[in-house]
Amino acid sequence: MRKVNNGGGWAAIRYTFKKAREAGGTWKLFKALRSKNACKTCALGMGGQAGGMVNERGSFPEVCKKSIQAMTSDMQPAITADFWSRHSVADLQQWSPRQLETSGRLIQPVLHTRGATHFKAITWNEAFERIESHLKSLSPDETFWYFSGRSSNEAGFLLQLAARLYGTNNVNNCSYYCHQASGVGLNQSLGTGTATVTLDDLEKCDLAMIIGGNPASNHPRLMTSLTHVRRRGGKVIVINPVRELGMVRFRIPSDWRSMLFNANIATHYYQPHIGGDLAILSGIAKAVVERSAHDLPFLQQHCRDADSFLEWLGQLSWSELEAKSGVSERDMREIAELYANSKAAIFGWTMGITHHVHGVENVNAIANLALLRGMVGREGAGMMPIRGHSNVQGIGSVGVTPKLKSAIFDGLQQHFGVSLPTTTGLDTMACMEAAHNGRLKAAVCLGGNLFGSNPDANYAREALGKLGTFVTLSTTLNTGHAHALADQTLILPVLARDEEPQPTTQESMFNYVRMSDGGPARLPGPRSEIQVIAELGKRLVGDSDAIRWADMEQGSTIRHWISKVVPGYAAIDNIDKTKKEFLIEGRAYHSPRFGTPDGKAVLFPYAIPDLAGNDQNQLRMMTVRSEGQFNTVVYEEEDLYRGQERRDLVLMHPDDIRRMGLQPDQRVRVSNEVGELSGYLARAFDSIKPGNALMYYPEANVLVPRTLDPQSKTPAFKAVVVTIEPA
Ligand SMILES: Nc1nc2c(c(=O)[nH]1)N[C@H]1C(S)=C(S)[C@@H](COP(=O)(O)OP(=O)(O)OC[C@H]3O[C@@H](n4cnc5c(=O)[nH]c(N)nc54)[C@H](O)[C@@H]3O)O[C@H]1N2
Ligand SMILES: Nc1nc2c(c(=O)[nH]1)N[C@H]1C(S)=C(S)[C@@H](COP(=O)(O)OP(=O)(O)OC[C@H]3O[C@@H](n4cnc5c(=O)[nH]c(N)nc54)[C@H](O)[C@@H]3O)O[C@H]1N2
Ligand SMILES: [Mo]
Repeated sequence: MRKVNNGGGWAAIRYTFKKAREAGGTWKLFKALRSKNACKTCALGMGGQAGGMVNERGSFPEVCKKSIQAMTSDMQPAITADFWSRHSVADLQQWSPRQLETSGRLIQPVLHTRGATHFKAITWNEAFERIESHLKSLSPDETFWYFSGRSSNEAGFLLQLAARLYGTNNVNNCSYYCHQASGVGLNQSLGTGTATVTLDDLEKCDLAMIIGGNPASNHPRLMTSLTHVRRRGGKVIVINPVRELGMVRFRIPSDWRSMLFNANIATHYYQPHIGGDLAILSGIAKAVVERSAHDLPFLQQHCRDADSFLEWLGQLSWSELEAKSGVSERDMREIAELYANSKAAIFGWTMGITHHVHGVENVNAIANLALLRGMVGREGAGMMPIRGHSNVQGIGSVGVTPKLKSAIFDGLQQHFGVSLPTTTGLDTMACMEAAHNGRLKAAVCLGGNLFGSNPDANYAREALGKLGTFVTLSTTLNTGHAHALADQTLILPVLARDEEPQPTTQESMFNYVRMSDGGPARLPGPRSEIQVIAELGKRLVGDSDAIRWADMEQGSTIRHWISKVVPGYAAIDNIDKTKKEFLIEGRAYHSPRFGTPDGKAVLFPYAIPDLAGNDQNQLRMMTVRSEGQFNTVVYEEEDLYRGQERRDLVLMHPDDIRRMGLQPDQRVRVSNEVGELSGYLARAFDSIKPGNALMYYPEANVLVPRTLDPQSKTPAFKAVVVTIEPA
């Protein structure tokens, strides 16, 4: 096992050259990465018209391992025709995510029918006929449509439109398993669903608080901005139950100073218990008020309910806050002091905040803290949900949600004369449950791995397995294709973003719309996503005065529709000619007027939950990603930054290993009411707060209950109580 003592750095650069050889040479990979396409991995918004490896502020070269993994995956040779007869479904079910991913690019539509031993290649026509004949025999509300966040705005918009014209609002995206709590929470607190800051603001702040995230591994380009905060003399506070190496030290390949000397990232690191965020955030807020560092005029002028909120903070007890967060009053007061001294603070967060039953309240609590000192609605300060998939935000903006924004709904009906269903659409987990109880009979997925991303993996397999038709538009094979087998399972091969014949657009987490030029197809076979969707639309809905599906194969026609109906998106019309990428109007808040009806922000009190999992053999367990995987696709067994060489591990504090009478690396059975994993190693990991454990997603999904945040419908992927016993 290689050991590293910083994130990024030479290990990342060595990796680049290794992957370049796999992709057919450094030059070939470099050219692919430099093409004018938005980066395929996280939502920081690299690339686009500035060319790959350039961020929204023009900084170059911004490389990260993930984008290289994604690119080399798309540059693989094709899965050959004999693959499907050589490998049975039973074989494929034994394969690891990595084996499936690296078996090549999908180039032919394939079909599996119930009971068959193998998938077989079929023609596009047969695939469409099968989908058409089954879906036309159903009532539209017996189907659901799930979208990952990799596809373009154009594909997302068109498919949600097709699903609605066909007759259902059962349209949702991976956000329900990701940042939904951020959207819901921000809307309640501030009347917006997205970041209130731009990348430029990040270059102006003097304090960045990163809560419940590991951007060193998952959003490496954000580290550039964080080192700048430090170099300006600012503070970087990390709140995370795990001391993540990359958040402590990082070397940024584009920055010679950090490569030579190691950039220190966090100036301050605090480790609450898993699920302790409401307590620690309230404690910081309480201490801010106790030292009179809050901005009373701002609260009274620009927020609702300031007095009752301050009263609520006042009556919280320090001992309760300490017990429920696992952080001392002294530390909470220390953070409050740092915050009190800041002139411009930005609050960033990811899944450690959203993957809880109180995910929305976690986001409200961050907004409360920001509002307390007037840190939203001014330059260099505000809220920064750090998004996952490269276009997950855009997919949501253009209408891939069960309920359309009224502007989009009305706009579509008025401008384009289409008529849309008004039934209530289901969220992702509701769709899984309806599939399990037989109410839903067919599903169409635009990318993603709905099986692999679900809690309670056994339940997910059963639910999808009960469907009559399960269709995915995919670039490569994943575990869902092998395990979620309906009466008929169809995989339709599609082009990646940088192979599209026409330009497409994507939206970054900073509300910046990028244009991707597309490029030549690497392999014969896969079709453009919008071409496949238009064909589905034509078959399921048919042409009418309102919509001609052949026109909808033109990205420019789709963008015209988007420009007319999606709020803030007017500038997208003609972007293929103007090439002008743009910031969506009305999203960045640089003055304290909020998107709520009365323009005021809302301060929220909430109940502070007890910590679960306190029995002798229990731990609170988080399921997380390593830097060697992208969601359900595991590229490497090792987790370089956490120093682990394998994934069948429960990472736990040495004190807990001792307390439970175990030996380090002893084989254990990890179980709860949902499932069990036996033979895992109890690995000593002193970077985690005692009482808590870490396991890798997606393998650990057999242990994750289907418990949702009632407000956002997001599963509590980070708060799983498990019992640990010798195997
Ligand atoms: N390399 C890589 N990059 C990715 C992805 C990937 O799979 N691989 N996925 C992309 C996607 S879709 C997303 S959503 C993002 C995810 O990015 P992250 O949210 O950073 O990823 P996770 O691995 O889910 O880790 C969450 C972090 O939250 C911490 N945490 C867990 N529970 C708690 C808690 O209760 N409180 C607090 N304060 N912290 C907690 C964990 O210790 C961990 O450091 O990354 C994106 N980028
Ligand atoms: N236990 C646990 N579960 C989790 C999480 C966790 O932290 N813990 N995280 C959750 C989160 S944050 C998320 S976002 C979800 C992820 O959920 P998903 O987005 O559903 O899953 P991915 O693994 O990102 O999907 C990968 C697949 O997308 C396809 N693909 C890649 N590029 C393209 C493209 O350009 N077009 C098309 N059509 N397909 C493409 C490939 O076939 C690839 O196999 O998982 C969630 N599940
Ligand atoms: Mo995500």
